[in-house]
Amino acid sequence: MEENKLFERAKEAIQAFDIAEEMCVVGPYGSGHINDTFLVEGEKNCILQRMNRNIFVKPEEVMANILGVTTFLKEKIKKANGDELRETLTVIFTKDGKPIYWDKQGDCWRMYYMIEDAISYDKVESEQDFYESAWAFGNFQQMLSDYPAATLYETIPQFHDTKERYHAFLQAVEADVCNRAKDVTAEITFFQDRKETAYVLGDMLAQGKLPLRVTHNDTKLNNIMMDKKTRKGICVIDLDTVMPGLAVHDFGDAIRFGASTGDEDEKDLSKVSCNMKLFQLYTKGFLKGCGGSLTDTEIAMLPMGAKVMTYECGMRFLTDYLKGDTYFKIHREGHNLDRCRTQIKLVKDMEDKWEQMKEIVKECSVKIKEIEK
Ligand code: ADP
Ligand code: GN1
Ligand code: MG
Repeated sequence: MEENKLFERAKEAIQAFDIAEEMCVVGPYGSGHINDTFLVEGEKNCILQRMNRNIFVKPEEVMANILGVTTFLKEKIKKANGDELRETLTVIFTKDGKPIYWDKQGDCWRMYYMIEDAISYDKVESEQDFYESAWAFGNFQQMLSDYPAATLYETIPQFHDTKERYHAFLQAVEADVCNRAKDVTAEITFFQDRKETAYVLGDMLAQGKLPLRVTHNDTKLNNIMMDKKTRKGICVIDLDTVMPGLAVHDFGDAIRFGASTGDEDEKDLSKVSCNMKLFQLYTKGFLKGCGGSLTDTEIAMLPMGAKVMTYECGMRFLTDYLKGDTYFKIHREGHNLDRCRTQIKLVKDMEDKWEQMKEIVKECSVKIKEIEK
């Protein structure tokens, strides 16, 4: 029922945008956890999204960031003789020239051109694809290395401040508004036992050991469009969280999701582990995409980036479960708890493979430095 209503509202929302008359909303699209995404078909296919107002409290600031970043990227893409309509997002304006349409119920909608002949994967299908996605995310960061970072709004304050996430988690345990804490004591203890993991990267940033860069901050495999023919990572999407951040976070989040042998919400935990071949390929691709811009400390901290982002995401899923599933979209009872458990399994697996992960990063970095000499 709710879904039908939203579909009707999506049909109404497209009327506000400056697109051809005969466009029609086909239905919900993709598998993001945050916004409501619809496919709009017509002369030129588009993507319509109802932005998540619980999460993005200042949608105008989100769109200002996205317009700034995509305009900047389009200039670079044009100079490199690329296709600016495929290699970055294109915002479609409303008939009165705005990047957002506010509907009568106070929701806001935005539209992009669809990246055609491309696909986003929820799971790695071929090792080469994963390598290409790593190159593209590294290159994205490299292309934004001279972006005026001070002009970016912080769309979600302290988004990857793991220490703050840890405190929010403790508060959720304490408040226990759904009376769920008693059933997840093992999971709660897991995160408490690894408290130092919540501090390590933030402390290094504060001590000046890791630089702040313009980063994507949500480098899931399904946030990149892969060209169906060339199988290259053609366009980085989901730009809602492009903000100053740590390079190792972007690397780590991609490993957390893409190098896992199981789905993020897999119930059979025996299927979930961190695949070292995929870890190696992503490391190679990311370092190449970054084009030699990472410092030696950043490179050395890549495995830590993977562990911290997995720890953080698991803790966010558990926090949301304890608070009654108000942040991430869920599609079944206990969905956030299932997601939390896969992240716990991955952190444990990374701890077991820690020396190997460090060795892989060292080897890849030496090889790439030799090639780039
Ligand atoms: P969320 O924040 O909810 O993850 P996304 O912006 O990532 O929302 O969009 C969800 C999914 O919709 C993406 O994973 C992708 O499959 C698809 N998508 C989004 N924008 C486009 C686009 N411009 N072209 C093609 N597919 C898109
Ligand atoms: C969300 O928007 P989406 O589905 O690409 C979330 C990420 C989490 C991810 C977990 C803005 O990503 O931070 O890592 O779910 N995005 C936001 O799957 O919170
Ligand atoms: Mg997404």
